[in-house]
Amino acid sequence: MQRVLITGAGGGIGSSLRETLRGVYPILRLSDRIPLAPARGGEEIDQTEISDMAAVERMVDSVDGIVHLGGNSGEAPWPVILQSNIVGLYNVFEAARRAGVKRIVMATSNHAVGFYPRGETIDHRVVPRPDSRYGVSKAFSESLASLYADKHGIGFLCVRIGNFGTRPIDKRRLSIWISPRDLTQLVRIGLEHPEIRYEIVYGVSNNRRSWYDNSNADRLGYRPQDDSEPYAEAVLAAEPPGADPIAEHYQGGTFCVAEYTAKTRRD
Ligand code: 15L
Repeated sequence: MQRVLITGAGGGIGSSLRETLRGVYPILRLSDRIPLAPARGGEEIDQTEISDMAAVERMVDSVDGIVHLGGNSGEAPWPVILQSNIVGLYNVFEAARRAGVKRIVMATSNHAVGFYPRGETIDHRVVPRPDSRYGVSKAFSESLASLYADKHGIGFLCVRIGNFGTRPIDKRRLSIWISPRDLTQLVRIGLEHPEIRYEIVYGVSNNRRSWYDNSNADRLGYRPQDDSEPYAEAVLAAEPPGADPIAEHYQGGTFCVAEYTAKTRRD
């Protein structure tokens, strides 16, 4: 990998990867729709709105691998999801194909499977159960990645990211937290592992309270260093009482509750 592109480089994960991947590859091309801090050595800065195909083609030019974090990172009205996470996503994959890009690490989400109950341990083989329009767009990204892997031979690591941060922020996040160094490790596996064709893994640390069987990530050599457990006592003590029963039941939490109108739970 000579030149690696990070889309959504101005977001929380993107700005962290900008630091942790600095010097790992000869050139990091950092792109976002918003202006980014000026390039340092080994960096290129780009400003692209991914719903604009011509701009996306320029963004991916001469790139060997992509970490696609761009798009909308939470629930939003359909027109927003459509432009950012469906049209924009398609543009990135299609422009990457035309440009001969070999690898893409796709930031999908726990919300692609958020309607699985917390009592169930799920692996990379389960069918999607999105908890939001956002979750549907992430399930779509996994499908589109599968198509571009099978039909065009691009290698994809689809990382269903839990919650990224320096520490877990609430009870639900104790089960899905991922630390910066663990996510960096997974991204590097996605870009560098010689065998990747199409894989789904969970982007979580080695959390004792995990809801995931992440054996597919283990198989690819992922050895997470962090666990949310040392934070658990403080996190649980700070948790406000009276959580919504739907949020508590499902892995996606409040994403499941928003706009929820079902009379009975499907489980
Ligand atoms: C996500 O997919 C979002 O991008 C992030 O902002 C958080 O909401 C996270 O999931 C989560 O579930 O905590």
